Amino acid sequence: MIGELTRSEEAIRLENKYGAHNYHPLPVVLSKGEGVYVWDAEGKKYFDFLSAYSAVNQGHCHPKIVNALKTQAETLTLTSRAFYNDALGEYEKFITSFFGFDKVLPMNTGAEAVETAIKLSRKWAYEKKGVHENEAKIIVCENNFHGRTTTIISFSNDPDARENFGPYTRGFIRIPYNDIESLKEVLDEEKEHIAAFLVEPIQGEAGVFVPGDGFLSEAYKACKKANVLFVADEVQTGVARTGKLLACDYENVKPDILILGKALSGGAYPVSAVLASNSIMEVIRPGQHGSTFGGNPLAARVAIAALEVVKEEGLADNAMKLGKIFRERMNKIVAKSDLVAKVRGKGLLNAIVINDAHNSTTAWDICMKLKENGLLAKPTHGNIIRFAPPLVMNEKQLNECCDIIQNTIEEFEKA
Ligand code: IF1
Repeated sequence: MIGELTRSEEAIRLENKYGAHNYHPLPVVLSKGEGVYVWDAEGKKYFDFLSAYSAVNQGHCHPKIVNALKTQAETLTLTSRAFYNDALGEYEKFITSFFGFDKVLPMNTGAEAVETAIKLSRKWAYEKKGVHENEAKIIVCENNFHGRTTTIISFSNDPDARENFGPYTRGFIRIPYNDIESLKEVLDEEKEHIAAFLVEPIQGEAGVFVPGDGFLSEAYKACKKANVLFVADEVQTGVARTGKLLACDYENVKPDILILGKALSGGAYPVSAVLASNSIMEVIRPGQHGSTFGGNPLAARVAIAALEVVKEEGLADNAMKLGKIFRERMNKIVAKSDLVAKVRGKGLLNAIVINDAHNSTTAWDICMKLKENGLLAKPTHGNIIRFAPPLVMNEKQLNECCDIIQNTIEEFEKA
């Protein structure tokens, strides 16, 4: 207790008083994490079913990743790119071989990596495709989420993300997600101006929308035919989350530009990356792009450890296996419940749709009840609850979580 307040109440009070109110968190104050579990400031234990929006795929405070962080932190944290350091080259070799690309441009946050991919695509369009200066266009999808910088929200159609942040960056064409005909139409009409098609292989924030089988491969083929770069934003779907190393792997699509973030560091440190072939990456020359922290030795060592964990612990296969069990369990609830309309997802990126008005508080209320019952999740847009546990979860724990979800829904239906 701090005065009359619990530690949690005090933490919330301080955030309300001194922090910008740019989030509306669930009222739980976390103070410890280990594997699939987190504990609040009063010591209550929860299953983490959000994984920091798929940044903690390897589980909270994974010993291998934490050790890499600690060892490097005691040695050399940041040099800037004004000089070389003895970790970056090793990491660049490791990650380009891990994902099968020639080159990587290291950044820090997902949004920075998306911005980097936009700049790279535009520069490639001008210098390699011959698009007229300042005329390059990038195709994006309705209900996209690629980050929160001014350029990125310029092509968002989410009022909360976009309103009153203008003037907006131009040069983006929005088409419906999962609509191959619309993509082909725009490519036909505008191909000489189009630099790239930027797409999430599964739309996360929009509510875990999985495109139809073949959409990604058809889109890739259409882009190749039009000499347009296929740019996959795998910040949320990548690093084994969907049951494959990359969500693009389900359709054997090798993106021209791959964007990674979040679990690239296992949540221990901000690390993002843009991977591409030599012929694309070579349009960026010294002094044309960068960042103070991009490619720092701490990020390099942490990311190597985080990716080694993915492979050593077979996280993609585990996500594939547990995801199937999860959706089977959820579909049993759907079959019996009026409250849960559907479940959708791939691997351990899933969501349930609550059968209530878009602006109802039901999804939130269910998450509050889940919290009481020891499982943390949060609604994404409106009446959709995203479920994304760490990929190190075992089958017994997953079934325990499904029991909690099932009992909570039943409690709700009885109320
Ligand atoms: C928030 C969710 C939102 C992303 C994809 C790039 C980025 C993200 C596909 C930018 C980031 C985060 C941002 C965070 C909540 C979370 C999120 F979808 F994962 F749930 F918002 F949509 N591409 N997603 O999902 O990466 O700059 O954040 O490192 O902003 O509230 P970032």
